[in-house]
Amino acid sequence: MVEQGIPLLELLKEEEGPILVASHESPDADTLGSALALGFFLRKKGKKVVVGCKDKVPHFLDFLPGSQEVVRLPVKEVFSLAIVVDASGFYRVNAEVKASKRARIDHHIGGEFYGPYDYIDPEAPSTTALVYRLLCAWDRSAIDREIAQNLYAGLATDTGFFRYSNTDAQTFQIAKELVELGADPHHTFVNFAERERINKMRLIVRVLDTLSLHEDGLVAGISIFDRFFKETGCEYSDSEGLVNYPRSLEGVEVAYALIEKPEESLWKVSLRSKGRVDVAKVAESLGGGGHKYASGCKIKVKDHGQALEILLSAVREALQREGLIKSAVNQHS
Ligand SMILES: [Mn+2]
Repeated sequence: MVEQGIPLLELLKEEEGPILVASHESPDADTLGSALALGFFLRKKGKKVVVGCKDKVPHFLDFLPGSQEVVRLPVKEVFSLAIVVDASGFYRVNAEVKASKRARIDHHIGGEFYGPYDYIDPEAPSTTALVYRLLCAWDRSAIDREIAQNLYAGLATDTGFFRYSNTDAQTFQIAKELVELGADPHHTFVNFAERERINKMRLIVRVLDTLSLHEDGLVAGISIFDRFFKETGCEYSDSEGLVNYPRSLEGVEVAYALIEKPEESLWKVSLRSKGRVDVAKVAESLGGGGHKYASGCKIKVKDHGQALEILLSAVREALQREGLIKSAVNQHS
């Protein structure tokens, strides 16, 4: 990747108006870490910046430096430039954004394009890795401990703490540099792994009770009913990462979490693959998107059984495409 001539960099350098850096809804550490790091850096460069998110910063991310300054979207302000980070488009912000120019920084495949200022590399292990590249190309000496910590948090979590298939020598190189710049790996890990609340543990108990296997154990998933949140005193954001339980089962190729959103009359789906099935394609066939190994979509029906059937038939088609299961006799696929 050529470090010079990043059009977004030139745009940011010249920008004199207010800038919005927006994370996607239901934020994770990569989107929020990217937004906060970029926000801190741009302010150091004298820019007027708002870091925004539709949702309240969830408990598991409230240790990120600057997280208490994140502004809830939508806001009335009209921005000169709005940048959405770690998302396939502004629709992922899920709140109105008023801006004359738009750009995206992302490592997802495909999605919406807003023009020459988009900075997208599907090969990047995290969006924070892309933000790091951008900031290095501008002024590496302005990357302080708070910026490095936010960037490291996104890199560590998007790679499953350096265990997923997107982890390579380059990932460790970026991690090394961020640690040299002040990021604290142990602090990051402890905050993600050892700060669980009892309510969340009670939610996990209920959710694991819904665990079910399909397609001879190639597919496993969980269902998270809205009442589970109410019964355990949890919030929607507590569902983050629970899809890793079905994923951890031996023999499972595709894992899903089906999460009820009654206020939108739909079910949100998180999909994970161990590598043989491209779950981005499954999500796309249902109107969503993501990566080969991790994707998401929404199924716009109220009934759980119906939503599950729609999801499982899309997964079944993907398994058939990969030759993992045979097509049914009376199907012409
Ligand atoms: Mn990401």
